[in-house]
Amino acid sequence: MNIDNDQCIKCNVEGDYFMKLCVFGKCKGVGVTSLILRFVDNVFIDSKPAIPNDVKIKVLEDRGISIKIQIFDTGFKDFKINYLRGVHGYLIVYDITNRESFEQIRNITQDLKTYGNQYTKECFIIVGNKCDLESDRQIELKEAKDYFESIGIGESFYGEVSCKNPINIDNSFQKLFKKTSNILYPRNL
Ligand SMILES: Nc1nc2c(ncn2[C@@H]2O[C@H](COP(=O)(O)OP(=O)(O)O)[C@@H](O)[C@H]2O)c(=O)[nH]1
Ligand SMILES: [Mg+2]
Repeated sequence: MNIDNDQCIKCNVEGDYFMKLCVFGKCKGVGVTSLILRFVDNVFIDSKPAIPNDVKIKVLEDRGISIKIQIFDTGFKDFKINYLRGVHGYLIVYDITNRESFEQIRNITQDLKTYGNQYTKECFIIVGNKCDLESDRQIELKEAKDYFESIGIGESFYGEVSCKNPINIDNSFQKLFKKTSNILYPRNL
């Protein structure tokens, strides 16, 4: 398969694979770093910004094949060409207690369509973080579902997650991983 900037190679003689994923949100504090820390190290740091690592590694097994996943913490910086280079899939995060972070999702997905390569620009999923904070909620789940449907990206919306409790963190990364691997390695996985 001919993929721009081809990085989806077997990474060793055992036939293991390699995938770059990127977590991104448009407002500070939505929980980008917390999501990565919960998924990779199963930890949560309350009440202060989580200290980011630029990249963390996790190895997933899928039907006997091992996939080494590099996860980039893009924080809330501007999302354009630099973060698209060689990245295979994106987890896009808003905070259910922050309407602005929700309203920015459309711009993020449009940037992805504009600047992403032809194979990976569809490889994203969206999650609403902090679903444990019910009393501070600004976006209802139904509003989010209806909105994403209305702008044509309903199938990319995973749903809500919480890094604190934790809820749906592994499942949301698994969904992204599956979506991305179906495009990158369709004959193998
Ligand atoms: N209650 C709650 N707080 C969260 C959750 N995820 C992150 N936070 C908090 O939100 C703040 C910002 O998180 P951080 O991961 O640093 O956000 P980032 O700027 O997007 O990387 C921190 O105080 C976290 O403890 C969550 O699921 N529930
Ligand atoms: Mg951060």
